[in-house]
Amino acid sequence: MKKEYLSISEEIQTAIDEGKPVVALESTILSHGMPYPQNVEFAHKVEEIVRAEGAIPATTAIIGGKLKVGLTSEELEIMCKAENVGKVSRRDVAVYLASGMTGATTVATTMLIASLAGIRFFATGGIGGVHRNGQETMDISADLQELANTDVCVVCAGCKQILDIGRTLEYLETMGVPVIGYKTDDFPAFYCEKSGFGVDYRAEDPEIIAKIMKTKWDLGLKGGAIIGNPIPHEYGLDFDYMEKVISASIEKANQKGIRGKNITPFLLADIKDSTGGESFASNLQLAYNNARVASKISVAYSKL
Ligand code: PSU
Ligand code: MN
Repeated sequence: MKKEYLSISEEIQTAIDEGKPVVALESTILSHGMPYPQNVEFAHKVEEIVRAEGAIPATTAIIGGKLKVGLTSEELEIMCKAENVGKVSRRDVAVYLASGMTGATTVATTMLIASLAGIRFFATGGIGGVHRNGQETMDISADLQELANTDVCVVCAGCKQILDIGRTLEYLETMGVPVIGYKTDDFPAFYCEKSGFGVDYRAEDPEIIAKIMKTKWDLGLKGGAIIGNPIPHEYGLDFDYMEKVISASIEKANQKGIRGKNITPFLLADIKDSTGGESFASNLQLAYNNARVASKISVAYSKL
C-alpha cells in the first residue's frame, strides 16, 4: 500500500535490500534555504561526500505524486530552481501527493520518507525547533514531533539562533529524543560552534552512536536522535555577531507580519543578505561536515 507512493532509485533500493549504508538528504535546504545556482553545486557535492565515505546518498522530494528517494540531475535542478516548489512538512504530504504538486521536504518529511523507505540516517544543516516567543505563538516546528515518533537519526549542526534553543532542547527532552554531541559537550548553534546549552551526552566516535541507535531501536523505543555536529572551527562565526544579525531579521519579520511556514525561509534569506554571503560559506561547510559524519555513522551501523 505505502510502496505505491514511493519511488526509490534502483541503486538505493538495492543498497537498502542488502543492508548497505544509505544517508537521506533533504530538499527544503535546496529550494528554500539556499540561492540558485549555488545550491546546484551544493546538491551534487553533498552527494559526492556521502559516496566518498562509502555510503549511498538519497535526496528526497515530492514530485509527480510520488515520494522520491534519490533524485536525478534533472530533478535536483527542479528542486534548486524552486519554481512552484512548496515547502512540505508532515501536514502537507498527502495534499501534495494527491494533487501532484512539487514539494521540497523538510526535516520532518525527509525523516518520514526515509523511514518508509527503510533508511535510518539523515544529514541536514539545522533542524527546526521552538521559535522565539514560541510560548506565545505556539510556533514549534513539526520536526520535533517527527524526531519523537519516526525512527531516523538526524545529524545536524544543532539549530539556528533564530530559534529559542533552550526551549527546543526542553521540548526534545519531553518527547524522549536523545541529544548527542559529536566530539562536543555543547549543543551547536548552526553557524556557531557553541550555543551555550549543553548536550545530554557526548560521543567521540561514529561506532558508539551507531550502537546507541541500534540499542534504542532494538528496544522498540520509537523515534530518532539528534547528533549535534559543530561547524568546523575555521568556518564558525561569532555568536554575538550572529545574535545581532538575527535579532534584526526577526524584527523585520515581525514588522512585515511574516508567520508560520514562511518565517524560517524569510529569516534564512534575510540573514544571508545582511551577512553579505559570509554566512552562506559557513552554511555549505557545516552541511558537508554533517554529510560526512552521518555517512560514517551509517557505515558503522551497517557493520553491527
Ligand atoms: N533551519 C535551517 N535551514 C533550513 C531549515 C531550518 O537552518 O533549511 C529548514 C529545514 O528543512 C527544516 C525546516 O526542517 O526549515 C523547518 O521549518 P519550520 O520551522 O517551518 O518547521
Ligand atoms: Mn513553524
